[in-house]
Amino acid sequence: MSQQKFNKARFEAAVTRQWQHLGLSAASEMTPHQWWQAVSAALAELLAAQPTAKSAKNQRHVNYISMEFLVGRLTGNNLLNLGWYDEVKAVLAEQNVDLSHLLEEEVDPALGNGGLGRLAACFLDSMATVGQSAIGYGLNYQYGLFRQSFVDGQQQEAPDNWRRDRYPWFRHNAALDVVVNLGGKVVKNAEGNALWQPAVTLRGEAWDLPVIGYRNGVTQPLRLWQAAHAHPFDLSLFNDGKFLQAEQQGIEAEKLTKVLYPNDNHQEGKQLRLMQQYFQCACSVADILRRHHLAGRPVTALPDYEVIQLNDTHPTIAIPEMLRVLLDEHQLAWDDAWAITSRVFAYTNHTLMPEALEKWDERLVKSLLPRHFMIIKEINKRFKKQVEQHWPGDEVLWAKLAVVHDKQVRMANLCVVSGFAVNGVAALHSELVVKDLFPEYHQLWPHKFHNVTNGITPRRWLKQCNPALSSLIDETLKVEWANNLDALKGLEKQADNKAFRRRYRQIKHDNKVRLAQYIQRLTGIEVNPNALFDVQIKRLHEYKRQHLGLLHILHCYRQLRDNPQHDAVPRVFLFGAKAAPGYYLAKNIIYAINKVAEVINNDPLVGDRLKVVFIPDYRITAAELMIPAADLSEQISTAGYEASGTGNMKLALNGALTIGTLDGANVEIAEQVGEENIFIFGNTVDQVKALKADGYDPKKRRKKDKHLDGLLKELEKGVFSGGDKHAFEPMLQSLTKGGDPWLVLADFADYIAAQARVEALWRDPEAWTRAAILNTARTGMFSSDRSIRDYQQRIWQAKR
Ligand code: B1H
Repeated sequence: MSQQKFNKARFEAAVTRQWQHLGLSAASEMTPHQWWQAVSAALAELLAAQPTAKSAKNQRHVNYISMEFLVGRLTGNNLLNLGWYDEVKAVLAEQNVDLSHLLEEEVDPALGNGGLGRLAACFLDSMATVGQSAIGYGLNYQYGLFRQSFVDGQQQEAPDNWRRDRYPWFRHNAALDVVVNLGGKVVKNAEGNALWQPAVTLRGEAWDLPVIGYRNGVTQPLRLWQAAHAHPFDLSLFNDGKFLQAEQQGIEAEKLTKVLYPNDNHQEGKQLRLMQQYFQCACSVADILRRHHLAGRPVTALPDYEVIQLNDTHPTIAIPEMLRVLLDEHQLAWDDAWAITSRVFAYTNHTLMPEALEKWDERLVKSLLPRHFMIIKEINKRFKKQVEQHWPGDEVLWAKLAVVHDKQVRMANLCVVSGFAVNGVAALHSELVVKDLFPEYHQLWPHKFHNVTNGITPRRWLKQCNPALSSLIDETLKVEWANNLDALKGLEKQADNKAFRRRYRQIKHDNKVRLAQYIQRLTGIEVNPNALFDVQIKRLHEYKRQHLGLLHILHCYRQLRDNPQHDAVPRVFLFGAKAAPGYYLAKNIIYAINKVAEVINNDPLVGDRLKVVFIPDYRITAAELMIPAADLSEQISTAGYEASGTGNMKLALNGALTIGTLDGANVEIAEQVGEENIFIFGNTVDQVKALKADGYDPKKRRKKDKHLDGLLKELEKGVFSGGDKHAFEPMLQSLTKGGDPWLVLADFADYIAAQARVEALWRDPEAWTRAAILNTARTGMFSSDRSIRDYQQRIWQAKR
């Protein structure tokens, strides 16, 4: 398909309907927010009238189920993908309305936590762009990820009411309502078959957002389910005069999709979360089957037409749900139902962290989903026979491989046993998935295991967020690169072109000025755009080691105090990170960074040679400002724990040099950009394992390294906390007496050495810019278009 044409008259008519609907008498009476609302709603209306794309021949349709879709603001991005930005800008200018101001009115839909949710959004964008017919299935949370602010340096959380009810991009499709059951018991019917008698019935409403391909005429849905009561209210209670009670039921149902759980890389194990998971899966499976039947296809042909990609284990319950529908509603025999199910589901693993691997208490599963629990037990029983054949009598091994064990249901095991494919999200991670997490499953089914390295959409993460660099690339390459990112290779030769370097550097500088203004407005802190902007943006987690970054900041500060004449490279350290509200230690790290920042930023000795800014409420919109302005990208996780990372890709693409460990996709970034254009340091995965096996003792490290000891002592003595010696106790305790599980002290010296290499290169601006250009030129493979093509070849369309 080709790009849709912009129709000015229809657009204007649609906008007119919007202000008339508001009861106004002219467009000029609209507030800026109403303008955003009206323009977005008008565009949504024009799009809804477009025919949808058909699947290409022999292409399976992809159903991407995820608990999170961190889409970010939609209006600007949709205009860019449609190719209508300039036309709409011109129409609005006639009304004296500035499009870029209007776009600032949109609140981020924050329906995700971090990398996993953002990946899902990038994948939808890429599937629409490469012509992979697909639908995203998620939940329409009333409250997205909490809003963050700081009070005396401590994180405060506030609810994120993004006003989904008034979000203009939504289309509620009432014809797609689904009925969802919960609880109750299973009885035998007259034929002796299992019959689920649920206790509660809910209704799932389909709220669709359009996902627009890059200038190719494709629009496909992101379908977000919203819970409502099965009946608007109970009429019998209403007739009895118990009005409030009648409405109460609706309120209870709505609890289900009220709020996104704010954890990243950590399972909470709460009943409401399992209810959310099941609700989403039941709605999605019903919708997939509804479409399949509507196309007149027999249910046995499902695997020829549909694939269900599970974004981590969060939607695993879709597997027993599919089996339940096939067994109980279609009356299929087990073997037939299994033959269908086991060719439809594929699972992406995003983490090896034990606390994130989902396990559900079997009592909880049984009470909420009694029929599903029976089915899971049956899967387990049949799988046990297979294991028994391979490893007769090995009870220890069975204890590891079982789907149900020790009164717990293990979701990852259920996925591997029941699906046709499992993939990790970066080369190193996929290797560890096989070696450390699932070695025996790999022995059983080597063909199931794959790697698909993550990616990012270049539309949002270069073209939209960095318009100046995008224009320079347009002008230089004279080809369309936004859907063909390998074309950036053509920039390599420009690295040696002095005039190009000057322009590239100027663009980075302008982006830094733009960010500096934002920082000033938001925090009142003035930062110097000529300083090195050193950026660490990601969720706050011990394994990501923001506290290693903090130790380096203390090191820089120490240098200035020890030698005020020290010719230090001026730096601005920028952080953006939310900590899960219940993650005490992560919150303490935020507090420590903020307190250190306060002292440094107000020390006249330092001046503008060193500044530390923790930008509050880090989210997609903040990332769009920070990434194009970054000089240095901090990717310093303990090797083996960051499955991939995707911020690392965004930053490198926008010309930030990476300082990082050999972890996740950093390994592939290093391969692409070349070792002279990246700063790699620290213990490798094997060295981390060896250190731990040898009884690593951080106290010994500290004793040997006087400099490090001195920095830690300052924190302990309260130098940065007004004399309070306990302010950073949780963090310090973990680093020393707690055994330093993330090897912060073990990597400290090498990190400082790598930072010295950073400074040496920075002092040579031409050499620095050369390396930055090569980062942009050589990171084309991290387009999520490439990831999607890999999924197509290795998983979705592979011969079965
Ligand atoms: C990632 C999560 C995650 N991995 C549990 N795992 C969650 C786990 O709410 N929960 O229960 C939420 C999120 N998120 C991230 O996925 C990895 O840490 C990154 O390294 C990776 O880049 C990203 C996308 O693959």
